[in-house]
Amino acid sequence: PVEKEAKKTRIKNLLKEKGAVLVAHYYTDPVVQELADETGGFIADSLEMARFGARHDAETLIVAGVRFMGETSKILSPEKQVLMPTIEAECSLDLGCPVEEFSAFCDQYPDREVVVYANTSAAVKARADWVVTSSCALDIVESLDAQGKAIIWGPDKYLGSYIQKNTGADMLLWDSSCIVHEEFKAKGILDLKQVYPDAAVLVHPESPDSVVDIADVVGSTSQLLKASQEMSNNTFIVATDRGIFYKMQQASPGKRFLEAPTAGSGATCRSCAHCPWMAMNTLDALLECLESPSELNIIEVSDSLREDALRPLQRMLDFTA
Ligand code: CIZ
Ligand code: SF4
Repeated sequence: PVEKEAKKTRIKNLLKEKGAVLVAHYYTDPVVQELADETGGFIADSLEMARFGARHDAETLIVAGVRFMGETSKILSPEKQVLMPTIEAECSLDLGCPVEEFSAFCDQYPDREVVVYANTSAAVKARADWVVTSSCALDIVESLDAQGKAIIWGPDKYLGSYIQKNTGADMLLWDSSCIVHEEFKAKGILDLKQVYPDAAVLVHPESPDSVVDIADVVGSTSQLLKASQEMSNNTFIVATDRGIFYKMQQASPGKRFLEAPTAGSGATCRSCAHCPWMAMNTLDALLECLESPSELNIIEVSDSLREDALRPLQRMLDFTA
């Protein structure tokens, strides 16, 4: 812990020296979120991270999250230096949606609007008409459907299926999923509810349909956080990355938050719900990126790619403004 405090102090000093602000995702380690809290940084979902970074007047953004979040920040703030603890922090949705294959799929259906989740590469965004996050996906698809538009949706099939069910929109779904959320199991959650009958079940829609079906609340990370504050329950079973517990517990110190059980675990697994790529945002990686940024830390997006990826991103920001 002494070493940990020393590293935190060093990071705080470096942030100040460099005029940098730390923007962290809800899924990062509590120590990283603490640092953001203590230094005037920001903790949020990917939509609000991007918005905050673009509005802030810091010269340097330190984006603690996964690669697509750094890229999105750079696309929205090309004049800023955007650094990440490591660009090797990937996302299974991004990896599961290579631009050549996705483009070829879209080319087969030229009459459909292409709607992609923010968890994609800049190149996939550039091929899209709309970018959405889980906070605004339902509203945007609803509005497209009301205009009579048919949709290609990528890459998360579970989120796509959830939106399709709730809007009735005509959607063709790309077949990819999040390795963290797809592991949550309805059976395990129901078993845990036997032990805590008063618990409310909060589910992120990247989870399988069977898990979404037994939820009390389905929503993005920010929506689940809000629900955990507003609901009168004392216990919550949470089917999303356990990194969110830092903010949930901070907002509701008296409440109890339990990880939703994952595959094969019955009600006993307590350590599965964490994204391995989010976990790469360590104090050491943060220190290194501030002390001597290398090509693994510096986020670059070419001008032409930026221009094409900005269009669908800006549409989302304008829609949700
Ligand atoms: O699962 C993710 O990576 C999420 C929830 C991203 C986001 O939009 O904040
Ligand atoms: Fe991607 Fe899932 Fe990790 Fe989010 S939790 S970054 S969707 S792999």
